[in-house]
Amino acid sequence: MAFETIIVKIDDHIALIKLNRHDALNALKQKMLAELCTALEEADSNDKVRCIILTGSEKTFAVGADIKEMSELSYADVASANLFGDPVDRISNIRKPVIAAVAGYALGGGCELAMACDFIIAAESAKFGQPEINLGIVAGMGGTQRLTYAVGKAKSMDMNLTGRFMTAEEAERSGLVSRVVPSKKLMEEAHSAAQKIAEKSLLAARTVKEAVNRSFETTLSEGLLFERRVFHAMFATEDQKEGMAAFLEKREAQFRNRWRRGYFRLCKTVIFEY
Ligand code: DAK
Repeated sequence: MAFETIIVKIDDHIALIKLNRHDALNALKQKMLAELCTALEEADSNDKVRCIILTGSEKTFAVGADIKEMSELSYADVASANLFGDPVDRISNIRKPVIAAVAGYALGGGCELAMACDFIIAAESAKFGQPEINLGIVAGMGGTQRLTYAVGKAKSMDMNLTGRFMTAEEAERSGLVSRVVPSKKLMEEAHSAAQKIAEKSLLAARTVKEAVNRSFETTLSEGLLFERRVFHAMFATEDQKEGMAAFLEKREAQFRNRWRRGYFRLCKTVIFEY
């Protein structure tokens, strides 16, 4: 599908989605978010894709929701349209791993978009912030929630209340990003991480994502039980047999992302109806 505000390239099992409103510092118009959701969903259902990278330009990831587009809206407008509610839900429902490669500003909805990905690789130039308070509003797409999980109450309160930005170095130290790389190497590093993921079993990668995300939603004992059940379920995949055989035979595994015949129904019963 052709997009106006983003660019999508699929190569070597990796879908690269680039936010492409550079003149507006990738301010997130509603159309852009809608296109982004469509692209993510298409990549999610494309059998050739095993990992997704979301990025902006070399100078800016995204400076948040488009203030020009929002400034005249009333409470009735945003509430009845459930402004940004649909994209938030759709992005959260993507099952394949998504890496955010962030250079420059990731502010407001831009920071929240990066946090909605599975992990963030940051260029040294990256700056993260939830400056909505400067506009007389509060974060609406995870800035008070995901940021608090990532960096803890003290830093989340600081950023959400003062609107200050965090450097890439502070973001890594605080647990918001997984690694910081020289700006020129950002895309190379993101591709190399995506390539590593793409070589694994997609069934296992999707299960990792589901299990880690479950930890935010449940108690430790329920989370551990869920993890154990999905661990058991991995033994119903061809990939488990191949991965272990390849290790023992000292060769590279060739994962085919397939359930073993007849096992899927059993797994569904064991995991979801126990
Ligand atoms: N929207 C629209 N235009 C923006 C923009 C934005 N968020 N940020 C920057 N721009 C535009 C500027 O207006 C300027 O346009 P021109 O004047 O050239 O036409 C151009 O980009 C360059 O900006 P500056 O001249 O300000 O450039 P500087 O280098 O001096 O500063 C900056 C760059 C990024 C630090 C600064 O522009 C800035 O602070 N921008 C605002 C960032 C911000 O406040 N972001 C938060 C937006 S609110 C929700 C979900 C999500 C959200 C809400 C609800 N629900 C689910 C309910 C999200 C809300 C937000 O993100």
